[in-house]
Amino acid sequence: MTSRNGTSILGTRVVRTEDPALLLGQAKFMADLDLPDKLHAVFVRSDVAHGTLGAVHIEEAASMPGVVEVITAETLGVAPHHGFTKVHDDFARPPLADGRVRFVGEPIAVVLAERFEQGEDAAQLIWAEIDPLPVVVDAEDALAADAELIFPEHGSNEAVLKTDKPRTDFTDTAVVVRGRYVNQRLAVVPMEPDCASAEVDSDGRLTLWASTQMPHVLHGQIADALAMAPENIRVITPQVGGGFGGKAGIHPEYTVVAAASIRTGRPVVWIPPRSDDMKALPHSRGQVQYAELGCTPDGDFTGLRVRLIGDAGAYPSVGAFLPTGTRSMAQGTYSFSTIEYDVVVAVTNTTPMGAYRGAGRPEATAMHERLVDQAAHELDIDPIEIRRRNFLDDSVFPYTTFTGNTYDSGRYMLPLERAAEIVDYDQLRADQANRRARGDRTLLGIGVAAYVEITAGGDDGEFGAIELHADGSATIFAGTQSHGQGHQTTYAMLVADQTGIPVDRITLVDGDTDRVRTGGGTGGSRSLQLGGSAIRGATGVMVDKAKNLAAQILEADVADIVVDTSAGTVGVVGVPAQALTWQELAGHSESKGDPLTGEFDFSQEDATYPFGAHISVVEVDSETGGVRLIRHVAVDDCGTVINPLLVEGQQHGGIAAGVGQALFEEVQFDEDGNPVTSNLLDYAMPTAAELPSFDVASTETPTPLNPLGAKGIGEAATVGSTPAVQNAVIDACAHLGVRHIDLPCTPERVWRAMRDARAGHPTDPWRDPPDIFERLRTRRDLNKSTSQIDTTAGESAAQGI
Ligand code: MCN
Repeated sequence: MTSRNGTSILGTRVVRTEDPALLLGQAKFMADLDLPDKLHAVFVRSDVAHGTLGAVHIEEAASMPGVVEVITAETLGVAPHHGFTKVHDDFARPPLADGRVRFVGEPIAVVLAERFEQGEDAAQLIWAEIDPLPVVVDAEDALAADAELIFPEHGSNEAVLKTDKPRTDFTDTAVVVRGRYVNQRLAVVPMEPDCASAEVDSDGRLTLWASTQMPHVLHGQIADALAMAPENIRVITPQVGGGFGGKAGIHPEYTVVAAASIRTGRPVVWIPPRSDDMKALPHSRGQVQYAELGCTPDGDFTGLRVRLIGDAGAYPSVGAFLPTGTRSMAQGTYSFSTIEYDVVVAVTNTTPMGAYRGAGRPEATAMHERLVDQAAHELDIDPIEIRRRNFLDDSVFPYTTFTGNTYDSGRYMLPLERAAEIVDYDQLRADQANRRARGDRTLLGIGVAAYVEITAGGDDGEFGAIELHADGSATIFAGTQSHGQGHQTTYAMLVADQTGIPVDRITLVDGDTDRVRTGGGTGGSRSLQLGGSAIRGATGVMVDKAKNLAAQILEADVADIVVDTSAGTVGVVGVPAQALTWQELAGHSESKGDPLTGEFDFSQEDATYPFGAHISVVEVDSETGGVRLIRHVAVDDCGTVINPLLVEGQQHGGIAAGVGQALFEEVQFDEDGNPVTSNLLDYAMPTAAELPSFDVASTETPTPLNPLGAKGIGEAATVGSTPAVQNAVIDACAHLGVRHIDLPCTPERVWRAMRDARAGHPTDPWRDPPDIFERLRTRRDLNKSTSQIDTTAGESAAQGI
């Protein structure tokens, strides 16, 4: 990867070239689109969580000033379809509710008005006849034998099942630790809400602008939903103000906006308020994990048994497969002799579930790291030491796990040792002991977590292209979709490394299905390893063409032509005078009518598995339960680091998200299914005021699976940080007898746990799993099937998010 003179731009801290436009307000987001003669779409949403939908009264609203039309399921004319992933035919969703409403926030009608305020006023006048049905909010309740059915035609509230043969018997196991852990439901909360606009040209061709992470994926999905030929649709993604997994693929509002534009012949714009976004944009996580770990008295792990309940929300789609993604990471960083892992995912009357940063892997790690800490405590072994004893050894890679994942490369002790060194672990333990001995009110907690996660999962490939311009600048085209990650900068570094064209003379085009041939978009931290490798390949193609051209012009043998990246020229080896600049080459190639371009479709044979270790330090007020995060050290290993500045940015953002889950955030519904956290006063997003500056570092263990040696970093720090913080809070009060505190570790929960422990009855983290697992076993024995539906395609899609 080094250039001819031995230096490379790769691995250096190149400042983001996309920032000037963002900082100067020149970048265009959805709300900046200027579509003349546009109509504003305002959705009327169900305020009943479950009910039979009768007549929708729109007459009064339709006659309000500025209202052009009110559309309901009856007039929309779009058949029910599946979201990002089909789970089962029974769960197809009408884009506007039809016959039944299944969650608060489900769109029932849309008002199209000249002005947004007129649409809002008219929407207030629409009312729907809804006969309430019993509401099922909780996934465990939804799986009870007598639960109200949300899709009666399906015959149960089970969306996805994956069960194992019983094989873990703890009867001869010396020590078994057990916990029922709740990985709470989170909202994604991107700074820019989910939004879309549509326009139809005089030939009937539809342009859909959407704040999406995956323009080409959306392109195919919207064509299917509207039963249109894909070539009659263009999807454009302007700047995206954060996606974090939530903006993956088609959402019902996109379909409605597109259909409304086709119907009215006018552009239609949808930009929802935050409270709508909090109810409608898919939520994520939402698992209950019944986990048991067997150990020898020396702390060596034996069996792992997990019975996991997931929540799909009201319309199962990709979120229904994330719990099986959690199962696929059953082994984590550890060696076990057996694993038994059952997953059931339920339909509930709540916002549908989708992906959020980490998408299934944070849940897997949170569970392992709680079990491991519980075992360490039980056996009186230091948390770092018990991990060291049980990590997969450096020599085993590539390593195929119980669930069939092949870990590409790993050195699990390396980042943990580094993190311990940075945080000065031994000193912290001494401080903790001193505080305890003195009986200080402020308790010190030290939390350790190690993780391995999966990036570029699924069947994965990506497209990249490059075009050289007459002035020597270049444009790159990528099938990925940058929305904050800094792709223009890193991709430009890859081009600069091969050509010497300066990074600030290279621009990126993404997010336009007419200008970029194909693409998988951005999710599952896939972009650099796949998109970057494709850009590298495309640049290689262009460089080869340039060498041939230079050989002709300089009348030299092509074998003697080299690129001098420090001079930015292509010429005869050892003869600097005999060289052409990129500008000169572009001029020659254009005069021949054969511009210098390159295209490349890169495919990676398997996913990559980044890993790392986080250590968190908290102070807990022993009287109030208040928690203050005072330090967080992250050492993440995403293979070869291309731009340390961008990687550190991702670590910082990822940690903030993970701390949010550990301490603050939780989506809640009341027993009638009303969301009680759908604004940013009630849903506690962390702000800078709650967070210290983080210490981040990287170790680099390259993957052999792509030419960059790179794995993903976009989600890794979220995976590692939540359990480190949670473990730190529990560690702070462990000496009082506290064994476990569920996420998020709010002051009330911490205070209650300490109160109960002090009163001599610490909360037992275990509770017997619900009988659904026994019932499934009987059923499985009867029909010899381990899974009710084929989960392969859905799981693969979920792994790519
Ligand atoms: N990078 C690098 N060296 C590596 C790995 C990555 O220099 N070995 C750089 C990349 O060039 C890129 C950045 O780090 O600029 C992240 O790359 P990568 O890990 O490939 O992740 P993606 O670009 O595919 O981003 C997706 C990931 C996901 S899945 C979520 S969710 C998430 C995240 O990125 N959402 C984000 N980070 C986000 N950051 C912002 N600002 N906004 C979001 O919505």
